[in-house]
Amino acid sequence: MADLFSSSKSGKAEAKGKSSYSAKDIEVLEGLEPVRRRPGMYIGGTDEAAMHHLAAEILDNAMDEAVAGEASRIELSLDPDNWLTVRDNGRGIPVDPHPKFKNRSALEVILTTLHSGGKFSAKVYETSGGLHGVGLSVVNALADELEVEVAREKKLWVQTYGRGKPKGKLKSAGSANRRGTTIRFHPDPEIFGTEAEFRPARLYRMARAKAHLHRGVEIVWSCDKKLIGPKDETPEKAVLHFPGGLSDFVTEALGDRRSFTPQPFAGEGKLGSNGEAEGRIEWALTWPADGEGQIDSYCNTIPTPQGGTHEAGLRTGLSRSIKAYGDLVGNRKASQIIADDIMEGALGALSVFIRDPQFQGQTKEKLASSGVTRLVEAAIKDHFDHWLASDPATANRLLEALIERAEERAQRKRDKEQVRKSATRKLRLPGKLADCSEGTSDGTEIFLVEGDSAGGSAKQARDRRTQAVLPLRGKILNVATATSEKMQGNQEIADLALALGCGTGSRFELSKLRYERVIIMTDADVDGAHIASLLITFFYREMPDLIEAGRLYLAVPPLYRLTQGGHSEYARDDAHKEELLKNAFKGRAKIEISRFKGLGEMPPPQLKETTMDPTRRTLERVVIPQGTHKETQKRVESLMGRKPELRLKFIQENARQAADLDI
Ligand code: 28F
Repeated sequence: MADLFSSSKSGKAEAKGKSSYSAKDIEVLEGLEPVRRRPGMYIGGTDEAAMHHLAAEILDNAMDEAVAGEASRIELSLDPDNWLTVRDNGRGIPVDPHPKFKNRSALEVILTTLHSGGKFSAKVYETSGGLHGVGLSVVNALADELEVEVAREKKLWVQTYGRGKPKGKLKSAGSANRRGTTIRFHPDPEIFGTEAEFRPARLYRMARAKAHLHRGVEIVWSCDKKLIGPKDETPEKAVLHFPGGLSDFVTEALGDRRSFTPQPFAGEGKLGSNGEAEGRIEWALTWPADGEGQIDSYCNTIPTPQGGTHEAGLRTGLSRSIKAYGDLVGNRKASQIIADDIMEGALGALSVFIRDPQFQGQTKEKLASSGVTRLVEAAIKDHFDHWLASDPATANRLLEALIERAEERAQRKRDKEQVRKSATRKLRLPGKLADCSEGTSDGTEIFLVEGDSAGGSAKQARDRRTQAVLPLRGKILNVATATSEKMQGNQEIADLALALGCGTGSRFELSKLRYERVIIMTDADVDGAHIASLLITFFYREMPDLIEAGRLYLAVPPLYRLTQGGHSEYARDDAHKEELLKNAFKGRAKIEISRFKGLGEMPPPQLKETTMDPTRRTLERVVIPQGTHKETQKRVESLMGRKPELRLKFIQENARQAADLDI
């Protein structure tokens, strides 16, 4: 079972190769109240998008059963009134009584306890989604009604739940001559609102991707006709089965476009060498002539839209291989090619299966398992070398196309450098700005930091080549209440606009922005949150296109450091601290907890490690969710604007949702 917080550390100890499951293997940690109290912590929000994580989670569990070779067919059906049913023909969730809980079945424990991942043996659960999935229990907690049916050992079992609590006992419902698990549920309107609904197109896309990722599974899709909108091309019924796996996916995605490779570069294999299998890899890639590509990556069939270590391996594998091929055929220009040239125009998918995957980011959309990079690189390099050598005509065509792309990129860079140089010469930069040295905005970022002391730490912690730091003094002006005169005269705002170089309001020009990313970095406390709100309001009012372009971010500094012996972990808030205390440490040795009063207090190396280093930090992108412009405008006006009564109203209406006010 895929489970967000199952600790890989405790899981590993059990890799002894048992092949049958028993109820005592389930590790019990806690009840479901935390999930209902803070749904966002588990599924990344409470909007419609987050609601789809529930569907993904159930589907992931069924997929796990298929990838383990135990299920061959999965049914997914969307009924009216927002009920979703997922059924697999796997072994069925175990129903035997749980030894620790009298009168409770393993099934009930799995559905009602957070983190009831098991200490799975490697054999039973070779490719569990591990940390990513939020677990059946999280779905159960966030469904106002859920029905589960298990067909196992010739018997049929049923049980129903409401908001995570069993409505009755697990009941035997006669005999069964099939096997498998069926879960039917309805997302709780108290959590997601009464308007949120599953989107057929989105579920269908999810199901298709899964079917491409495991050729041994057939996914049967059905959706009530009434739910499909007039412009929606989602079929009412479909059987998704792709014997060609990812190659089928690429062929379809390419459509009737021309590509530099008549056949996709596709393959599969074991990850790891010298007999020690560390996982599996499968890929299919092509390079469309129009340069419009996209690479979808997955780990254990779970999408990783933010990439991660497996994509990093693909990048280096491909670029080393093509450069080596250039060398081989004596093409000097091949040395200019960089990984971006190969990746940006590529169309395809990469899928890895590994044990105990580690995911990163709020919604766990990035693979963090570090060993994977090297393994993927080795597998890809090896196969790509052979593939290029075996078809020189195709290889040369691809090489020429990539060289052309590299040359164009170099030209663009020269043009931009010219622009920036002339722009910066004219422009006097604010004195407090510690600018970066890079000639163009590509890959650069500016940190807007609260206060001179934090600014000082940030200046020491940064990478001078790509990271600039602008300290801002205290609370900046609230642009939602200030007159334009007051704004013109405000030093902090003037400095900020000068540093960014892109103008404000109607004179804003995105192409003049001097950095690729603008990162607000404030303390992890209420004052910090206030300053961040003021800054976001400024950007929202004066440079909305900068937000729209996805260029505004929030840094996520930690609030606590937890240390046990030489092992440290950082927590961004109290809940995260509690979670780490529970899961991230072994043994009984004392865990020291220190609370950072502010960024300025943090030694620069720690600030770098936790918050600034692009390879280790987490950033939150500031977005205006699609289709919510009107609401956003109103919300900003009521929360930040001139009318205090709107604020009061908002507080009165929403105070109930503030579970843990910091007062
Ligand atoms: C509709 C969603 O969730 N399918 C699932 C199984 C099968 C087993 C299982 C699931 C064992 C140790 C917990 C059965 N027999 N579809 C699903 N199918 N979970 S979820 O086991 C749960 C774990 O701790 C299963 C033997 N081993 C595993």
